[in-house]
Amino acid sequence: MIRFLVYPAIVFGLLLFPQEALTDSPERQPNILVIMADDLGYGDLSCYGATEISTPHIDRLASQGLRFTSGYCSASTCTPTRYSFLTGNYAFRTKGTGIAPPNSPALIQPGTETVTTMLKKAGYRTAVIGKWHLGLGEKGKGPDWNGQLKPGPLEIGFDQCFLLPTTNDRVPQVYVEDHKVLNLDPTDPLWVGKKKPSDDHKTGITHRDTLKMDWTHGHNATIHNGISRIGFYTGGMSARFRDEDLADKWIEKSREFMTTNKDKPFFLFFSSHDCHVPRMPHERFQGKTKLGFRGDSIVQLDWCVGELTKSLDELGIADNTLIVFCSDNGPVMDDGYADGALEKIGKHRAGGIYKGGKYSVFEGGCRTPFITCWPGKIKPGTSDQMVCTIDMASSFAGLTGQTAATDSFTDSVNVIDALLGKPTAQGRQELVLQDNGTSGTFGYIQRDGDKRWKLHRYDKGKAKNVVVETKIASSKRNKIELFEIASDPEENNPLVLADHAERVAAMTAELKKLAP
Ligand code: NG6
Ligand code: CA
Repeated sequence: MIRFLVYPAIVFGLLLFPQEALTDSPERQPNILVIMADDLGYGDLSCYGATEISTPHIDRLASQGLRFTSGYCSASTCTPTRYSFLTGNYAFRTKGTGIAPPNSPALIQPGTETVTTMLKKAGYRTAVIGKWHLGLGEKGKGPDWNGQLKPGPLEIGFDQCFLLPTTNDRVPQVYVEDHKVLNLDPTDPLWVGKKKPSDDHKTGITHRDTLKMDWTHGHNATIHNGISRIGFYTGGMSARFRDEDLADKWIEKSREFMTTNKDKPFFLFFSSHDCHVPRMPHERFQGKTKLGFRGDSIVQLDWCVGELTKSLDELGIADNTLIVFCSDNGPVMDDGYADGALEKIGKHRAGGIYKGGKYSVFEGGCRTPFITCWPGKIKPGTSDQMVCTIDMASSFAGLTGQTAATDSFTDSVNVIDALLGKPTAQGRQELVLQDNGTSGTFGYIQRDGDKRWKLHRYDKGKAKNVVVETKIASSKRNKIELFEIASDPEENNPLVLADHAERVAAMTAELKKLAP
């Protein structure tokens, strides 16, 4: 009798929980760990040629894996790159996807197919730990800081999240765990707003002499931890963190997540805040480089990578984990705080040989470190194939045998073979880069044999942060410019448009179709 019941129960169990069956099979899906740095430039790591800074842990990833020399993020600011990474769609196609303000509602609507909803169908446990900057709460309402913070990551496929809700130069400085502000005392509610709440509210303007790090532009509203920020907030005192502790906390949380899920396939999006402003690394990293807190934050990021890989080793799952290391946009020196990044830059070239940084579509704004590592599966080396953060959606679908929902991952190319370094694999053949929102600044790259044509389009006739080694400035540009970046990687020699009339017309039209 018992035998009769047990057998159908097993069959029924398998039907109910097909993913469990999948995870028990010998060909288990690999874990996927995406480590996204913030504002990290092509030349910021020793494995990408930096001599003034040493990043041994990231270098180890590069020497054991594949170091891309044409790895890109899709935008030169944070929110659009992150939006595109998760949705596989160019952010400029959707209004309101520029740099998100403190009270931004969720920018990715529930029901949207994302990397995460897709991986969940393949049986993955999923988490995002670190900087979010994609808004929380309902459209038209924004975040309910003292209540349920949704929709957010959990409504687009993440099983759990532990977030810095915006970006740390914007208020508030609290952690969000799943749907709630962590450690919030209901008798001391958190208020976040655009306007000063009272005349005696201390700001970076009224109490500038008390700051532990001065501001240079913007960033002069509410003071927390001796640093003034963009936006105002009050309350939530028991929930507030110290900037210096972010990296440690996120490593602790990541370790917990990986340990709990070591026997299942997992997807962890580790979203670092290094080396975004305000750069305030833990005291043990302060002064570790000659480059000031910007360099020290990169050392902290390197430490994080070391801790994550150590955890994978200790858990015995390193051989079954694909790591992708990337950045959300290129480098910037003075992004609003007097932390000495510019003054102490010395010989360091944060964008490597490339021109432009954060906010620009020159190569320095979007060509960044990009490393894949999977011991035993990826042969160590370098690759010049063109790959982009936006491609992870389709590539991970390819890796896990999933088909994304119709009309989703529109701009994401399955380059998994290139990411895994398969000998004849090709990366992307074309790519659109943007600066922010729908602001009308684009870079459009097309590969053609050995040539790489790049069209710049400046609807407003100007570009920002073209020279990273000075204060951020806007420079006048022609509305359309053309470069051939295989022979002119520094984008120093705009070609005479009339000499390339056909190509310019074709590329302009293609780009116009995508970004009217
Ligand atoms: C800009 C901020 C900059 C930074 C950026 C977002 C000013 C003057 N500048 O508006 O400091 O916060 O937005 O950076 O306020 S990102 O990497 O998150 O996109
Ligand atoms: Ca960024």
